Amino acid sequence: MNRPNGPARVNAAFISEANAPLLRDLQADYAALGSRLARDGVEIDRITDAVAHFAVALPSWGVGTGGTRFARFPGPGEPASVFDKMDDCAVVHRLTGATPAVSLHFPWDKPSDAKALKDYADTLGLRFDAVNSNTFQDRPENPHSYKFGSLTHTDPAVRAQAIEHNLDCISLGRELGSKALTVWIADGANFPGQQHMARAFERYLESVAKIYVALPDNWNMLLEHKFYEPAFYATVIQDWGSSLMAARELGPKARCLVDLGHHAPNVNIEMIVCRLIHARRLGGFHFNDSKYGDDDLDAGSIHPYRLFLIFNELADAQWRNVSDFHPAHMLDQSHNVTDPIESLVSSAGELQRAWAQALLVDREALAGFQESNDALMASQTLKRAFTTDVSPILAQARNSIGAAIDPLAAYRSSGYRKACAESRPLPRRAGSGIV
Ligand code: PSV
Ligand code: MN
Repeated sequence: MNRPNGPARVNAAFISEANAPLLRDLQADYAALGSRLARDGVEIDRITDAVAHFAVALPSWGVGTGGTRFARFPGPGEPASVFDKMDDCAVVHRLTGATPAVSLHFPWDKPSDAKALKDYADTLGLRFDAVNSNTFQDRPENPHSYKFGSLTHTDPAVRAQAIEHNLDCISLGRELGSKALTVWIADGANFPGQQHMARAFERYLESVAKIYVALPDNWNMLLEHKFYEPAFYATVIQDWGSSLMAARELGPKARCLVDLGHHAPNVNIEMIVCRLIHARRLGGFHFNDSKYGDDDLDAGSIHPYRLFLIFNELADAQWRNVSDFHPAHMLDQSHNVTDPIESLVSSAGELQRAWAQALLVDREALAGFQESNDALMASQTLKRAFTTDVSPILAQARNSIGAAIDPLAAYRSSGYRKACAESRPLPRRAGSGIV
């Protein structure tokens, strides 16, 4: 496919040129951190290697400017098609080396020619992670409305339409090389009594079972829960309890997806992660951050310690060699006031930071403190890892795989967005929402 305005300007030569003046300082900082970690018996290159292999999928919807239900303020050079979105995702990946896959949302990013999209992704060195179905918005081509629900609607015709859409997502995902379907439904009630809560859950189980049977053997179905919004009294898949119950009824390919924004304030998300690991049903994450609810802020921007504690559970599971443990990593954020590429670059880095910090935890020492009920030293063991500035490890990991030592500075100097603003159509001014 001929895309003359593709991400050519952010290429290997550009990145290596941007890295050149930073190499000397990086070597010094990396050596200093290496000696400090060596005193604790940690071999820095082992952590760097793990960070270099860390990957998180980009949400196709995340490269467009997001918005609230009040307004959306699109920036210049917004992607106008799924191909533009792939270009932006490729830029994030070239700069960070951490985002080799894209999670598509249908029908927002439904390609008219799946093979052409797959071929284009191949040329960019990108692959496709979980595909996301959308039964939370009406489309002109749909005969039935989702106003009162989709997979759990009282009307079997609406349920059939929602099931059919999910089956289409699986077919499209197969053509694109995806290996998972994420199902998030907006179904629920705004008033006590509006919905028969037990029957709605039963209808959910009946509907997802019809989707489950169509999953290829090597696929997972990721069930995403959310405790409120757009339904404000009760949602059908409200919490990890409901999603785990559903996953267990469905079968081994059904797993729970934890979106960090889908919990009540102060809920201990790392505990939920730990329990889902125990159940062998942790399917994956939608990473983001929040202060109040489903704020969809950039990962690590509000609660970096919480993010670390979640990664600490993942590192612990890896350390314990938990079987059948391969959670998917995906970002799910809404970039309302930043350049989406910058937010995604920074978020990928924050996840790598939390991963590196989690790998620094002295697990033998921690286990000892836990066994002897030394609460203070156990907590200090986590804090020691968390407060280590692992920035040189992240920079060295990026440099080792040809990504940018300072990805944000490189991006800003590339002029990529300006070039997009010249080649892409002017964004729509009005409207709200994230697409
Ligand atoms: C819902 O809030 C959600 O987290 C689901 O993952 C959706 O697919 C995504 O946001 C985009 O609306
Ligand atoms: Mn989500």
